[in-house]
Amino acid sequence: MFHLASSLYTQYTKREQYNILILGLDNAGKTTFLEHIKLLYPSTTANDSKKPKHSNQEAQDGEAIRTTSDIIKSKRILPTVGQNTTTIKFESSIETHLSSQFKNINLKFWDLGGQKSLRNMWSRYFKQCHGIIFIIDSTDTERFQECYDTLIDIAHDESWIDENNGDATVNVPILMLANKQDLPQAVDLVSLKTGVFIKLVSELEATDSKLLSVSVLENQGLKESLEWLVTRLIYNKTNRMPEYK
Ligand SMILES: Nc1nc2c(ncn2[C@@H]2O[C@H](COP(=O)(O)OP(=O)(O)OP(=O)(O)O)[C@@H](O)[C@H]2O)c(=O)[nH]1
Ligand SMILES: [Mg+2]
Repeated sequence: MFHLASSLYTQYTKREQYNILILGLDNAGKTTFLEHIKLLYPSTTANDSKKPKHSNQEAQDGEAIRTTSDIIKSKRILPTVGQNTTTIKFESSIETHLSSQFKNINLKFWDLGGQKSLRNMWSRYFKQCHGIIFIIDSTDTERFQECYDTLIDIAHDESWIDENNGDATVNVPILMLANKQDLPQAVDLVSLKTGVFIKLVSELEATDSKLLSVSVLENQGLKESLEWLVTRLIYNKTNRMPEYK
């Protein structure tokens, strides 16, 4: 009885928090993605009533309108050596049958360095994460194979081994983002799916995964991507319980 009361209390008074890893090769756009998310959603340290500093556009008296893309472009984002973390309050912008469950959700992002020498650190985070965002530079055709191999390594890492049944397949949703679609040389989604990534579908068969096209610099597809991910995090709750904050 006490347990029931205490778990109901937790559910109604606390927010669910999901940990998301942002992975991908160096220069893919991981930090740019995170910086843009910080402009689009309120941080957990802001008051409830407080909107994000820049919902999409900001206009001040007498000032030209600055979009969030303008703000991102004015920042100097350096290659990541350690990690960047940010926790945001997720807000859904679309009505679905899950809308009621979309309330009171925090997303904690870990943006990790993508250089080859840093990738062996990633697996340390696998046990605590609820979802993965894997960012692909759609213009870097020479490194598509490396992207594919890196993704497959993640999916089959021994950190995922289920102690009960010995199964070693990733059991959190993987959202792959084909980034930099604003650039003319970017390979589009259809060509990506039929090219080097064609085997991904069968390789990740047992995994909840999706490939979407975005431009994290120009704010194309960012909110839609998070909507998909949060839906899948909720479906995967029985595998990976959220933290309550
Ligand atoms: N045109 C365009 N450029 C982008 C986009 N996303 C990122 N970039 C650029 O790509 C470069 C690398 O971006 P980062 O966000 O630093 O990449 P990263 O994945 O964090 O790289 P590491 O920290 O080294 O792992 C920067 O010059 C960005 O401005 C995009 O959607 N469009
Ligand atoms: Mg970075």
